[in-house]
Amino acid sequence: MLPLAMTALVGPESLWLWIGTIGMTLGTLYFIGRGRGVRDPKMQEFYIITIFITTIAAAMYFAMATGFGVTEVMVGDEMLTIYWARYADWLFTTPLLLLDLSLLAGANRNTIATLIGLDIFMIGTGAIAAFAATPGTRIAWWGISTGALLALLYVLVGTLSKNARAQSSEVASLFGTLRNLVIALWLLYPVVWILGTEGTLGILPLYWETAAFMVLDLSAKVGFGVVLLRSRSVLERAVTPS
Ligand code: RET
Repeated sequence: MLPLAMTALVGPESLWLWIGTIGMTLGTLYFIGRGRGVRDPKMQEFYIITIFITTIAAAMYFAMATGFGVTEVMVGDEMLTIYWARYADWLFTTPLLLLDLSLLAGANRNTIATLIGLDIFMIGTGAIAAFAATPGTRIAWWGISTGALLALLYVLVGTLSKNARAQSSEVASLFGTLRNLVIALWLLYPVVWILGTEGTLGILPLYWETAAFMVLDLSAKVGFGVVLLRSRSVLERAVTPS
């Protein structure tokens, strides 16, 4: 009875969830292929981290598409469909994305800990926003989470970019490209969330919200990984002490 009821929660937006599952799986296979023959342990770190990012996302997209990663939350007198597996995905994959960027920039432990701490705080408070029972508290938690995102981007533009400038020009340029990709894409997440069903404003229906998150997730993970792992020679420079 229960599995049937859970499956029934997934509507026509399952189309996008299946595209997400396939896209993340293909991304994972591509990164595994690119990593073959990489022998330097420091270089391997980039491949291992990036492969885990899309592996976790593929599993969570599969969980959402098959009705496991979804639940219902009562907000006022309305029942909202909440894909909780998104937060499980982001909780692990966003710190890994930041770790990739930090290793590229040659950041120290304190900078990495600050970035990842802010990130976990952002996803944690975002998850509370998704489960909060009144529109007012949902928006308040959204605001707290967005504050953490802005602080995180500030560290990315400040300390981390300064670290990257001390690297060789190719590494600094690759860092700049990836950093700008992260800034542009990550800022869209709270926008889709607040305009979507979670924000309870009723602007973006669940079908289009799911499509938007899928495009963002594929760009922020597979797109990011393709750009990062594209050039082995640049990564070699990043791990060679100058
Ligand atoms: C939420 C809602 C509350 C406000 C904010 C959010 C930010 C989420 C972000 C997610 C990034 C996900 C990535 C996934 C990789 O594919 C939780 C949506 C600020 C920034 C990059």
